[in-house]
Amino acid sequence: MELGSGVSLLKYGTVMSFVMVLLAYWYRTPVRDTLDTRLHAVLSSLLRAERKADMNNFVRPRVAVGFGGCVDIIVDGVKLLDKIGLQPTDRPFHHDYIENIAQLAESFAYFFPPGAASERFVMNDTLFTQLVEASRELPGNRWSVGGNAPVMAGRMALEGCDVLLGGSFSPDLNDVLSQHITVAGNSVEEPDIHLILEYPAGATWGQYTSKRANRYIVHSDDHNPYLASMEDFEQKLQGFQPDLLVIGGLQMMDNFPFKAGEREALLRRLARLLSSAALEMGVHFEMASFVDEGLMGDLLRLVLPGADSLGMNEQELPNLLSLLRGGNVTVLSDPNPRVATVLDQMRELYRLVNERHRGSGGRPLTRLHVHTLAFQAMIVTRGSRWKNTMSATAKASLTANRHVCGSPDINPSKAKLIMDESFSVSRREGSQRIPLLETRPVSCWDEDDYQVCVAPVLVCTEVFQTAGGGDNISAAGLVLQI
Ligand SMILES: *[C@@H]1O[C@H](CO)[C@@H](O)[C@H](O)[C@H]1NC(C)=O
Ligand SMILES: *[C@@H]1O[C@H](CO)[C@@H](O)[C@H](O)[C@H]1NC(C)=O
Ligand SMILES: CC(=O)N[C@H]1CO[C@H](CO)[C@@H](O)[C@@H]1O
Repeated sequence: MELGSGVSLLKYGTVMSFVMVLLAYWYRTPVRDTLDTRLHAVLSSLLRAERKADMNNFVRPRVAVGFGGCVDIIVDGVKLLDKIGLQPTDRPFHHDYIENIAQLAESFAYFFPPGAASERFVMNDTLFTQLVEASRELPGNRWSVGGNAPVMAGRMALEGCDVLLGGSFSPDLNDVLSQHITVAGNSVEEPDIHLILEYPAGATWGQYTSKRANRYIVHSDDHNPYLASMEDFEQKLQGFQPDLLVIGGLQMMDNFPFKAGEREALLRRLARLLSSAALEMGVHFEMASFVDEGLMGDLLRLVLPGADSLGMNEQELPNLLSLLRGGNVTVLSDPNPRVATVLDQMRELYRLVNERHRGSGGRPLTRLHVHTLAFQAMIVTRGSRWKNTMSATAKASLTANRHVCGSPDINPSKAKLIMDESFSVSRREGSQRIPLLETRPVSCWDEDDYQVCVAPVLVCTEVFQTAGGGDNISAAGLVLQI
């Protein structure tokens, strides 16, 4: 009897749990399944779009990338602040550069809650050394070759280009660069170090919670601000004859204590280098987190006129636009802007830059790439040198996931779509809405004298690294367009 009821109870229990599992499955699958199917469909369509312009079997394109390079130490930002005993401040504040630990707390508290990327110069060697020492001791820290130029160069070499890289590296850094990269620049004993404070979405620091994954970078460079490799780079450029010249890393000059006239002289020299570039050679300039208005003014006058392609993120776009409109630097913008907002800003930037350059003899701007967390957007002039815009936008989008998740294979269970099911092409009333089609996720259309392409990003949900994301994404997009 006892045994019998035990067995039936057990059976009953088994049947019940089986029913519960079934029920749970029944309730859960439809929603989850639809999402998964959608994600898989978008992924396979993006991969197909990327393959459409595959570079295999072609000659390796030649790309020259300047300037600078460093060693990145990547740490968990909050863990580092905890380790050095930095208490969360109740006074978030923007500082152009960091002089002491209180300013570091205020500056971090300013960018961390919205999850906005930023990069600041530390004008206090003692403080910077302390931070680096603490990072060295922090479990889970990672080291890698960093700086915009080496990351872009590395990505392009990986994607099949031969690269000339302008930067000053130590011999051991030189050894870890790809065999397809030739370095122009003098060797240094002590490379510059950049400290990358990464944080995931939902991280907390005292009363602050980060809305999205991002990073806060501090550095105290000695070599990079002087574009020390420029002379050697310029000489080797003649012989290298690249199809594309890429300039990045100039934010290392931001708020650096140059002597009077020093920065302008360096940028004048760069301007001469750019203007001597053959017209058949495309020139791309990668924007960055600039807050130094003097430097931004020099860039507008001396560097932008030499570029026919620009790349930037959702913070850098409104910042540059504000300056072109004659306004101030914008330090913090919406980290999750809508497609319509970004496209309107891109149209205006494209128009303003081209107006300026028509008046001053600068190169026409024919390509504009904006990378955001949720989507990639490009504007490319019809009939210009840049090909495969649709595939390049798809590749940029895939690279965003590959980089942030830290894996070349995209795992849909570590990805989500945050772009809406349709988007408006402009904030102007009565603007067209474009649905996000799973089978054709990259939307391209013509306007004025250019083509616009927008692709959703499969946002990585298990973040390995955000730093270097923009560089990897921009470089991947460029590779298919040369
Ligand atoms: C630089 O940082 C150190 C260490 O945090 C601090 O003791 C010093 O007061 C700082 N110097 C200035 C000028 O703020
Ligand atoms: C620009 O910013 C400075 C200081 O941040 C401020 O004094 C000035 O009024 C601003 N100018 C404009 C045009 O907003
Ligand atoms: C995390 C990641 O995938 N980043 C890539 C960015 O590009 C460099 C090339 O310089 C790769 O080494 C990184 O893996």
